[in-house]
Parts: sequence; structure tokens; C-alpha cells
Amino acid sequence: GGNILKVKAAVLWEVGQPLDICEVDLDEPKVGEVLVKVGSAGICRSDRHFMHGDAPIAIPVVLGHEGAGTVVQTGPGVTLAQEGDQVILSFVPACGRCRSCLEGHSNLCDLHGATGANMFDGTTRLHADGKDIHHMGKVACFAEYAVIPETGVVPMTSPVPMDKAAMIGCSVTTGVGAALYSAEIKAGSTVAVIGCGGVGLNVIMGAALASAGQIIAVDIREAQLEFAMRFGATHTVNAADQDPVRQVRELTGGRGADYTFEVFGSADTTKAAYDMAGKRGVVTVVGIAPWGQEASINAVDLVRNEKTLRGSYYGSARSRTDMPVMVDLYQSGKLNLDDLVVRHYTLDQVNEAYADLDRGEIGRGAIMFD
Ligand code: COD
Ligand code: ZN
Repeated sequence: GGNILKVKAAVLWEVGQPLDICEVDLDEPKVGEVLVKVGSAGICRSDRHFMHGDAPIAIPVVLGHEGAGTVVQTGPGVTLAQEGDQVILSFVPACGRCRSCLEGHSNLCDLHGATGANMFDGTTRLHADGKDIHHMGKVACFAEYAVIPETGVVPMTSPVPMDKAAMIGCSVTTGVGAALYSAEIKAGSTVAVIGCGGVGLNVIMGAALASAGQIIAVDIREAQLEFAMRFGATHTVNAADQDPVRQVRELTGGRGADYTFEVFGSADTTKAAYDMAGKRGVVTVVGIAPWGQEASINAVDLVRNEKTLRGSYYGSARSRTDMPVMVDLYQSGKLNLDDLVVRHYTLDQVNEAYADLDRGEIGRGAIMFD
């Protein structure tokens, strides 16, 4: 062993700086790890939170957690993947042994949480000038190649184009999962979704899959709202010029929505999601507000209306069994991923791609590798 691959990657050297496209060293996969040639990587807001320092991460780091690719080498002892497998990447590879994994909540794997942006053994496979570089979500797919734990690669049960497959790695599983597995939306119910970006559109698709009666899209941008109608939204509320809580209450006959979702990541939108839920309403928070922010709720209303407030991480999904479900839903035409991905970039254009996200361009962007 000991072969080192020179790969082009987007490195965050310092918070607040643009990503630096440079050559880094990538070690061979160790025990239980695989080498993946990245096919596509999605432009998700979560990476942006790390770039801005709104969320903490070990630095320097190669970002990119929404991806798909092809296994090109397997390390010692690997049994879950083979060379040539087309795979979806999971940014919570499960150890399979901790209490969370054993209880069926592998999206909350304790060992992954404890090792963070390093491999399970606490070390990194990425280096430059003798310095360790960390791996976001043990994925780090803003790079031509990535070394990933074998439980973090999910073989596609049938071939999916790389950019669509990448979406299943984050926004689809996070969004559709939030609707189906976290909130468990009931048929005929009313739903409000705050934030209709890449992940929010998937919550809307999940609500449509669950046969929700009314799906109210809430955003501050009109283009986003129009786009949301294509994915199953039945009503829209522009929160830039109206009070979204009052609007959602009006649209639901004064009652408030049965299920509400926060899919932007702020204290204000979290509070709005709570306030627009009605009696026995279930409030699901997907977005992570900037570190330190707190959202206040009316403690009396919580009890008197029997509301439920819950978080949802990675759609409460189990990557290895639920991502193949997403693949099947896509193949049977029930998940519109073809319209979701609207912009393609090269790795060199990653900073432009994030500028487009900041400008609020509709739909999802994806980096393509050749
Ligand atoms: N009211 C309503 N909508 C708003 C508001 C507001 N006040 N402010 C912004 N928005 C809209 C924007 O116009 C945009 O349409 C949307 O919110 C956000 O969409 P994107 O495309 O910028 O963001 P996504 O969909 O890529 O990511 C959203 C997350 C909530 C996943 C992300 O921001 C986040 O909080 N990530 C942390 C959680 C996490 O780690 N999840 C797992 C990995 S994604
Ligand atoms: Zn993401």
C-alpha cells in the first residue's frame, strides 16, 4: 500500500474565504474504506453554513456532502461494495455498533458524531504539504476522488444519472425523509413548508407522495414559489410581503396546518413554523439555525393545542435501506428529480455555484466530473 493519489479538490482553508481549487494528496483506502471516483456533487446550503462559520467544522476541510460516483478501489476487509459499483454517498456512514445504529437510527450514528470530519479511526486520508485536511461528513466530494467508509456508499439498485443520484445523497433523503419518516404525514392533511430550496422542494414532493390535501409553499422569493407548484405545492405564500403565519392560518380555514416544516435554518423561521401549526400540529425542523440562536415558543399554546415540536436530521432515514427506496421512487416517476437539477458546473466553478445559491437562483445546482 502507501500509494498516494494527487487529486483536484475544493479546500476551505479559513472560514469566510472562498473555496480554493488545488491539488491535494489522497491516501489509499484503509480497512473498511473505499475509493470513489466522484461523478457529481450537489450545491447544498449546509456547506455554505460551514464556509460562513454559522456551523462549526474542523479546518482545513474539503466540503461537499451530496454526491454520487463509482467505486474504483476497495480497502482491506470491505464486503459492502465492489469495484465498479455506482454508488450514492451518505454523509452519515453508520458504524452499525453504537446504540443509535442498533436502535435503527443510523442517521444519528454515535461514532460518526464523535469522529466528525475525520474517518472512523480519527485520522484523515486527505493532506497537503504534510498538513491534515478533514472530510466533510466523511464524504468530501468537492474533489475528483474521495475515500469513504464502506457504509457511506450505497450501491444504486438501478442506474440513475450521476447528478440525480447525488441529490438522493442529501436533499432528497433529507426532504422526502422529513415528510415520510420524521413527520409521517397522513393522507388528506394540510402541510406548510417554509423555505423552498433544494431540500424544501423535496419536503413538498414527500408531502405529495403522502397524499397531503393542501401543500402550502412559503418562501421570500416569487420564482421559488412558482417553481414549487411544479413539485406538488397547491398554494403559495410570499413571506417577504405578508405575515406567513397569518396567511397559512387563513388558507387552512383559521385552524393552522397539521404539519409544518422549517427548511431554511433560522430562529425566526423556526418560530414561524411553530406558530402556523394548528391543534395537534406536528412541527418538523430540518434547518439548523446559526450556532447560538434560540427560538422561543409559547409554552401555554404547546400544551393547550397538543403540538409536537421535533427535529429531523437526514430525514430520519437509514441510508442503506431508504436511499434504494428513493431510487425506486425516481425510477417509477414518483420523484421529479429531472426538474430539480437545473444548473451544472465544473469543480472550478464551485464558488460561482455558491454565488448563484446566494442570489436565490431556483432549483438545485450540481457539479459534474468527467
Ligand atoms: N422565509 C421563507 N423562506 C426563506 C426565508 C424566510 N425568512 N429566508 C430564506 N428563505 C428561502 C430561500 O429563498 C430559499 O429558497 C430557501 O429558503 C433555502 O433554500 P436553499 O436552496 O438555499 O437551501 P437548501 O435547501 O440547500 O438547504 C436548506 C437546509 C435547511 C438543509 C440548510 O440551510 C441547513 O440548515 N442545513 C443544516 C442541516 C443539515 O445539516 N442537514 C443535513 C445536510 S443538508
Ligand atoms: Zn445537504
